[in-house]
Amino acid sequence: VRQLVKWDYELRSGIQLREVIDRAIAVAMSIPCGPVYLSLPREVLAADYPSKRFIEQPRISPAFKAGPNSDGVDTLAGAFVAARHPVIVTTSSGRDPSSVSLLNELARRHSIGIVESRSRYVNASRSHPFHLGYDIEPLIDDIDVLCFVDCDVPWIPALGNPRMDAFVAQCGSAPLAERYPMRSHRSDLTIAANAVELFSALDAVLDRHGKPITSERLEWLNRTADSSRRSTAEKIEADRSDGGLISKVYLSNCLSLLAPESTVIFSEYWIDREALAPTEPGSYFDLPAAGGLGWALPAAIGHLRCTTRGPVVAVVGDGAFIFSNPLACFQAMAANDLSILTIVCNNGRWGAVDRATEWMYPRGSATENLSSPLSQLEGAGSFEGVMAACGGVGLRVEDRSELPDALAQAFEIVGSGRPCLLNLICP
Ligand SMILES: Cc1ncc(C[n+]2csc(CCOP(=O)(O)OP(=O)(O)O)c2C)c(N)n1
Repeated sequence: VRQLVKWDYELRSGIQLREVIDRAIAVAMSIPCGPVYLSLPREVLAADYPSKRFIEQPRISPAFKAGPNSDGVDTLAGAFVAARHPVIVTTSSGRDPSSVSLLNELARRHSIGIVESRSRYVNASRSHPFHLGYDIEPLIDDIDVLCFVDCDVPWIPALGNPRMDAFVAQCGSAPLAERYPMRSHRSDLTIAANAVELFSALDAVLDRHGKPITSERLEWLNRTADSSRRSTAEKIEADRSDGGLISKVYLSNCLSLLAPESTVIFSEYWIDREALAPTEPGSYFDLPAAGGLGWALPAAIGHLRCTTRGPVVAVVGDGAFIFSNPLACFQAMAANDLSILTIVCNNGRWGAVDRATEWMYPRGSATENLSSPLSQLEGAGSFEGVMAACGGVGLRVEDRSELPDALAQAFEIVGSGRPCLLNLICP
């Protein structure tokens, strides 16, 4: 695991325990936050140590990066002032929920567009007048100032690149993603700072500029935001149907209409962000960069263990569900009295594997026969039966017309303190 973690250590003696745990937590929580790995040998754990050593407060405070350097922020602010079509693009700034209102205000007060690209959190409010959607590449040709904040993949070169004359800033807690072996996206200005500090500093410097915003810039922002909202509405409309299998768009739209306001969703890529459009900071979590299949359900359990906000929902594919070790998850729920709504989007296959094969070999035999031999998940059994066997309620939903009632029932069940699983039959 050494390559995957920020720090690893094996406890050699119980005498060190307090120092080792202290250091482990401080390293894990220092920006950029990440995992650490401790091994605790059995012999060391079995030995006797004075217990008073273990009850003190942490003594090492995690390192939060100092604020952004002021020259960098001045340069960035200058670029925003001179810009015709400026946009802040973010993937993960909403990891700190207190950044969301700062970004909303910054963009509104200084007329800057927001794109939540490949986003893993609620980074901004979808109802913001200058929210330009969830994809940067279709807009990228039109933008002259691009400020990426906490974006490990700012753009995919095969889908679109910043214009040669555009100004590109990369900012965030690890603006150059130093721990990735290779990454070569251009950066005309790089600022290491956490999002909260960056947005506050930028807002203050832009205030001092006080230059009026051109009507052309405002008109572009309004037009682009309108067109993004229209295309979301068209997408939901195009998916409308009285019956049939449950699509991502339909499930996401139903959740946006039926989930209680305080719902927190963990998605292992079965949510369509446009159709769900979550707005509450801290209410949505998407697959982390490491992408380890089976993340969402245990992450939802961990989250509910530490919060009273809910209901908590895990939305996963059948493959991700199997990888999450469901029996262990349901046992942990029962043992800790946690009722989570698990939604399994069951398409009977590893769909992502099929899609990757089709993109790579559009005329290959797997693509032409519409089924690649190693991506089928037949014979997985009844997921709702697994839930029932573990003391919760499991429901199978075959047709989209049944989904609204099933969701209402499921939220009622988890509200009453029992876990529930919906096995949705999906294309
Ligand atoms: C531990 C691990 N193994 C393999 C993968 C590669 N992988 C990504 S998505 C996927 C298929 C997921 O299937 P499912 O959850 O059923 O969703 P679907 O793709 O069908 O929508 C696989 C195998 C991974 N991300 N993590």
